[in-house]
Amino acid sequence: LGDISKTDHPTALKGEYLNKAKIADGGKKQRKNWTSTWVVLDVTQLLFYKESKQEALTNLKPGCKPEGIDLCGALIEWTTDKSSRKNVFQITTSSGNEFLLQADNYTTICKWHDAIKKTVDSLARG
Ligand code: I3S
Repeated sequence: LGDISKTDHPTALKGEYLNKAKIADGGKKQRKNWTSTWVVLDVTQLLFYKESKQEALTNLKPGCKPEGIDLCGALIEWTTDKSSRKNVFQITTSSGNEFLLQADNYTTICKWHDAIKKTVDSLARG
């Protein structure tokens, strides 16, 4: 867990590939479609890039912007009934978007779950 800050400041994690599926948009259920996504945790948001190299290009090319998830007011919870896959947790944003994140490696997914939860908690405290 080397990337997780030991202080009380919002946690940020460097990019890593995770499996992602969006299952609701604005509270409306969506057909699940798992894709491998380069995920970066910022101070207030989670960023989804199609590929790792997109992160490097994002500041150079306007068309390379990632999808950003506002973590303020989001709900983070492990789930075993939304997928047959192991190691899945759900992010529900305050706007009613629902995402599943998954990795086969338990240590990897725990690191992301804990860091994202820590960010949500720090945003709630202001
Ligand atoms: O929750 P679901 O609908 O069983 O999720 C599965 C489907 O999204 C499936 O695609 P089709 O709708 O084209 O059959 C995916 O291939 C599966 O991976 C999904 O289930 P898991 O358990 O992998 O999340």
